Amino acid sequence: MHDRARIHVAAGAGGDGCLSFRREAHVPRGGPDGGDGGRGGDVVLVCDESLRDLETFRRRPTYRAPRGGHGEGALRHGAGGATLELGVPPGTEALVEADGSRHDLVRDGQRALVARGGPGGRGNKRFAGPTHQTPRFAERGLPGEETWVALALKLLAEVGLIGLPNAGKSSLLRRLTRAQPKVAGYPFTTLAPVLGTLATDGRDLVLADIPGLIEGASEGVGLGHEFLAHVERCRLLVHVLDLAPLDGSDPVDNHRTVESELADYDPRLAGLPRVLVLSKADLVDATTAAAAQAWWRERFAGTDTPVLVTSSATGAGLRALARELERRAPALPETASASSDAPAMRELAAHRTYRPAAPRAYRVRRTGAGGFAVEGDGIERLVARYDLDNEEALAHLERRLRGIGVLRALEAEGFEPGDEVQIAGVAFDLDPEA
Ligand SMILES: Nc1nc2c(ncn2[C@@H]2O[C@H](COP(=O)(O)OP(=O)(O)OP(=O)(O)O)[C@@H](O)[C@H]2O)c(=O)[nH]1
Ligand SMILES: [Mg+2]
Repeated sequence: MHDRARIHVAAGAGGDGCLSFRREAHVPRGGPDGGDGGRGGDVVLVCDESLRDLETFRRRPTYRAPRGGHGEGALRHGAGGATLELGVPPGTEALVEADGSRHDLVRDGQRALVARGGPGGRGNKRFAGPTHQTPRFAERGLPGEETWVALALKLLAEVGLIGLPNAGKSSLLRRLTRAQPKVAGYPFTTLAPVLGTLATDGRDLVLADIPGLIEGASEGVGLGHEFLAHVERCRLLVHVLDLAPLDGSDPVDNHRTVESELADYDPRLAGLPRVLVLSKADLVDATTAAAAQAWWRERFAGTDTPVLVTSSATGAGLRALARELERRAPALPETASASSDAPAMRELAAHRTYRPAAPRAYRVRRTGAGGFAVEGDGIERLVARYDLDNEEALAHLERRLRGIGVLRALEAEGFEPGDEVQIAGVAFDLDPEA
C-alpha cells in the first residue's frame, strides 16, 4: 500500500507581453498594439474517489503545468496555460513545502491549489497614456511557483469498533477483514488504531478498531492526532459488548462505562448511530445469548439500534453483522449537498487549508556606508518583469518602486540621494526628487 509520496510540481510561467506598433500601409506611425501574455497553468490536486493509493506518484514524481502564450501584435493576448490536475485518493493530506500550507482532501471533487501559475506580462499597449503615447517596453511573464509537495494518505475509517478492553474488537476485525491486529486474553492489547477493509457487494467499508477509549483518552498511548485523523470520518460505531466478561463484571455497567467515556472524549463521535454487538456468544449457552439479545432489544426499543449476537470463534452472526454495516454506513464521500447535512459533518467535509502568514513583500537592509539592499520575493518578482537595459522599462520600474513605498522605507533607514540600492542583484540609482 503506497501511502506516502513526495512530488515536485511546477506551475507554468506567464507569457511575455508584446512590444509592437501598428503597421498599416495607410497609417505611417501607428500606436502601440502589443498584447498581454497569458497566465501560466496552475497545479491543482483534485480528490478523486476512484483512486485508492498514491502509487502513481511514486512512479512519476515530477509534474509541470504548461506556460501561458506570449502576447502578439494587433492586441492579440496569449492564451492561458491549462490547469494541471493531479488526482489524489480521499484521505490525502498534502503539505506544500514552499510555504508550509497543508490541505486535507477528503471529499470527491475537492481541490487544492498547490502551485500558482505565473502572471503574464502586459503588452506595451497597456503603458500608453496621454503623456506617454509610444511606450517602447513590455513586461515579461513571471515564472510559476515550484515546490515539493509531501503527500500522505490517511485511510479514513467509516465504521469504528468501540468497547471495553478485551471485549473482542480486534477478533471481530480479523474475522471481518484481512487486517491482522494482535489478539490476546488481556486488556489493552491494541494500543493504536488498526484499520481493515470490509469488502461488501457495493463498495469497500473501512473499519477501525478504536483502542483504549476508556483509559483516559488524553493520556492514552497511541491516541491523539494520529488516532483522530483515522476516525474523524466515522459515520457509524459498533459497540462490542462482551457477553461473558472474564472479570465477572456486569455487561450493563460495562456498556454504560464505555458510552459515558465516549461522550466525554468526543461528543461528535458519541452522537453517531450505533450497532450493538454481543460478542463471544460461544462462551454462553444459546438460551442465555438469546435472552441477552432480547433484553437489549427491549432496552433500545424505539431507537434505531440493532442488536446482534456474534462469535469470532465460530463465525456465528458475522455475515449478519457485515450486512448490517453495509446497510447502515452511509456512502462516502458525500455526493449530496453538504448544506443539508449536520453541522459537524459540514465542517468535516469542508476543505481545510492551513496557511502560514504571508511574508512581507520586501525588507530594507543597510549593507555598508552608502549602500542598501532591498530583499524579498515580491520585490524580486517585480524587478524580474522588466528588461533593465531598456531605459523606458527602467524608468517605469523606478516609478513603481516609489509607488509601493520602497523609497520611503529606504529613507526611514537613512537613505540619501546618491546612495546605492541593490535589488535582486541589480544596482539602482533611485532619485527621491524624480
Ligand atoms: N471464545 C471466544 N473468545 C473470544 C472471542 N472474541 C474474542 N475472544 C478472546 O477474547 C480476548 C480478547 O480479544 P481481543 O479481540 O484481543 O479484544 P479487544 O477488544 O481487541 O481487546 P483490547 O485490544 O485489549 O482492547 C482474546 O483472548 C480473544 O481470543 C469469541 O468470539 N469467542
Ligand atoms: Mg484489540
